[in-house]
Amino acid sequence: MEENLKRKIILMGLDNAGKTSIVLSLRGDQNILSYCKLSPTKNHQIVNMEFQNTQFNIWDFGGQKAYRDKHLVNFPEYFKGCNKLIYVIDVQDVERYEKALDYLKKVTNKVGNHKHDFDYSIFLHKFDPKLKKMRPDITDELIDELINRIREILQEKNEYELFKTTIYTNFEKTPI
Ligand SMILES: Nc1nc2c(ncn2[C@@H]2O[C@H](COP(=O)(O)OP(=O)(O)OP(=O)(O)O)[C@@H](O)[C@H]2O)c(=O)[nH]1
Ligand SMILES: [Mg+2]
Repeated sequence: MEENLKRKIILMGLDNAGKTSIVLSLRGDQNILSYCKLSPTKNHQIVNMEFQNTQFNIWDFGGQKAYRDKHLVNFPEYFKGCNKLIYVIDVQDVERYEKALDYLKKVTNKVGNHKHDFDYSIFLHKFDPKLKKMRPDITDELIDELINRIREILQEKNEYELFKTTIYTNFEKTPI
């Protein structure tokens, strides 16, 4: 009999970054209303899902100020057995880049040099298909600078990958 694999994933980032929406997308939730009606996550919620014989344990941490420090205090407990930490940054929230980077720094300090079967994914989220048109203030240079700052924080501490992500890719309409 094939062995069932288990992966524990932690999602962190500021409030309103889009973490819970990402979890809904991963679950294949197609109901647009469930994305609009999302309220801020309280403390944290654990979502289990199975995919290709692997049991995923997703820990979605509320990013509101009231919870952020608490998560850091309890971090060693939460981090036990974690295989991946996804840090979500809202690229559209330019005013709070600094705050998002600051929290990332605090989180990575808690993780330290934990290399065994663990890595980071950094999501530059809300990178919507029409972003360039809608938000000309978000230039390539601004994004490059953000990426450099992220790389500075992570350095060689751990393995990491960066992604541009959005929940708005199901329906795209481009003039021809
Ligand atoms: N434009 C855009 N909006 C998004 C995207 N993903 C999520 N949102 C919106 O962002 C808002 C916040 O989403 P949540 O998923 O609740 O954010 P969160 O990170 O879980 O917030 P907390 O639970 O407070 O930490 C919602 O109104 C979503 O519809 C995206 O890819 N693009
Ligand atoms: Mg949430």
